[in-house]
Amino acid sequence: MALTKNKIVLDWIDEQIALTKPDKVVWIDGSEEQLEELRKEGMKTGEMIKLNEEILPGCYYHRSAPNDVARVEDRTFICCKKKEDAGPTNNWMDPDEMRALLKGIYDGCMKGRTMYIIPYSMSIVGSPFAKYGIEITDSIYVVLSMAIMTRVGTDVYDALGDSGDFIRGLHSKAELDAEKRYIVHFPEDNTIMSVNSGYGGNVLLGKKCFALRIASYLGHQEKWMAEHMLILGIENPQGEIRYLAAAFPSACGKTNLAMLIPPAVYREKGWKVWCVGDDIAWLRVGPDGRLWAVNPENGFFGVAPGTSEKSNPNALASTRKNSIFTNVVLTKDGNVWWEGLDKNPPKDALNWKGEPWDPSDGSKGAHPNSRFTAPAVNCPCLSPEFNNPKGVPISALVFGGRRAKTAPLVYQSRDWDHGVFVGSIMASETTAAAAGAVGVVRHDPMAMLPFCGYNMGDYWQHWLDMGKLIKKQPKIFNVNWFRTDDEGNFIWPGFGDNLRVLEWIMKRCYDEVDAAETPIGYVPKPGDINLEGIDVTPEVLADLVSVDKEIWKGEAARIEEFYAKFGDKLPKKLAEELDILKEKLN
Ligand code: OXD
Ligand code: MN
Repeated sequence: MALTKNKIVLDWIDEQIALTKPDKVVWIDGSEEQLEELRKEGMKTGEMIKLNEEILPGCYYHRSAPNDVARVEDRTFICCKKKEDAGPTNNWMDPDEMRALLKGIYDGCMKGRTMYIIPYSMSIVGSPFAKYGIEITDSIYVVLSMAIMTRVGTDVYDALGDSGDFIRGLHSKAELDAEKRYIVHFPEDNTIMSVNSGYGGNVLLGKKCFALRIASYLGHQEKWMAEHMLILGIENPQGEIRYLAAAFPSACGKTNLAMLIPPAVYREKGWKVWCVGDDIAWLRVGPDGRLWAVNPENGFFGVAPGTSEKSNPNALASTRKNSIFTNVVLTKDGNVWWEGLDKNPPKDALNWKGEPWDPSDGSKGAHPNSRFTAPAVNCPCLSPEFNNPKGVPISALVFGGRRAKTAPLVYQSRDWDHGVFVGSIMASETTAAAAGAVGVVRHDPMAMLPFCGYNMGDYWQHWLDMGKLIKKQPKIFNVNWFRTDDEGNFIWPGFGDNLRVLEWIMKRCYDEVDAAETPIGYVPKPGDINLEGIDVTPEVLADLVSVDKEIWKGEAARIEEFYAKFGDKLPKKLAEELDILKEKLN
């Protein structure tokens, strides 16, 4: 029975039923009883495997098809009326043409299947940040994962009333045909259509599709920002908590930074880190003129490989109950394993494809982009502000990438506009989170290259414009944990020790420490980053924050080439910033 009388919702759903022709329609109400029924149903169909209740209570295992294990950027489209509004970094097709093409693919795709209708909210229902969505899907995995990642429930219909202000999402696994896989956004119609995939990043429509691509478009219209950023609070020994939001490309350690455990010398003094979010931040100017952030999600969709008791105990703890694991190793006793969890790969286990796996044959047991979907409430360092509808005030915005040489450990922009420039020139080595080559350096402005729902040039201008609306602007920084020595080893220890860098960042925000000027911005002075208890000498640190003018001249040339793609859409201010950089390098 329909759970709403909203005519706009009902009409839209009727249209999708007529198109996809399911055998049965189930309205999801978000109740535990209904979800439990679906888990049972998923076990019958094989979509879900129950894990060992003693080891991993309430946890399930799911495999996606071997050809369907990552986001597909080449099949992801922004379909707005004018091509130039999608810009040079997005795939575009005329919306009518795309709708016609998709109609053929969706026609009858749910015959013999059940359609699930999921009402969900990004951010807290009724809060000033909240935006609502309805996802239609034929996948139980999607329903169960959306119930972890977002706030699913009938209160969404109450909040909507008879309004049509919701994001329409239609997902079908269809035949999982990679040739007919499309992840399509119609920002001008608040619509997302995803077909022929079952991989989380392509099908949990609240996440990348809504909370970044559609939301970035809405933020541009409505004067707020949707960013690919973690949010964390740093509590100092005086008990004061200062917040930052940080953008890193996919699989570059956002979850690790967001859940950082301070090194022993900091812990002893009373430092703590609180996680507000690990992937997405929605940012608005508050009545006090500061920038306020919420994490619109309700769970973590983290990369499993490399997550361990050592690298990220908080993330691991988050996965110990009521979580879903995808494409990891499944052990005989109903446990999970992945590369980097520990040094004891299990015997007689199944690999991510479901095949018997022999760890000694050199093959990977878990897919490099295998994931966990874990409820945020499980996280031991979850911020007490996580459910605060007002969000948290942001003192610093941090950009970062994976760069072996160019970027120093940390530098601060000279001002907001220069900070926008710093974000716009971000580049990083690619990772397994998206299909395609791994380890290739590509420009990934603000870590939003695959997620910006409109022309990136307009997006940069929006950043510049937002700077004018924020009376008390956060300071903007860039970090790089990944500089390597001549043998390719990381020089900076990373993980918990990154707090040493965050401490300097916060001190800069509150005028508590000086800095040295370089052609690219301000870097720490020797002695201003606390090296107590680590094996990094002041000389090594000096090297880590050094700026090699010759390397940067090459970088400036690459930026110029990248900027050229944007033609008239490149904000003048950013062209000026590039000129300033070039001057300073001479
Ligand atoms: C993610 C991604 O899943 O960025 O967060 O790919
Ligand atoms: Mn991400």
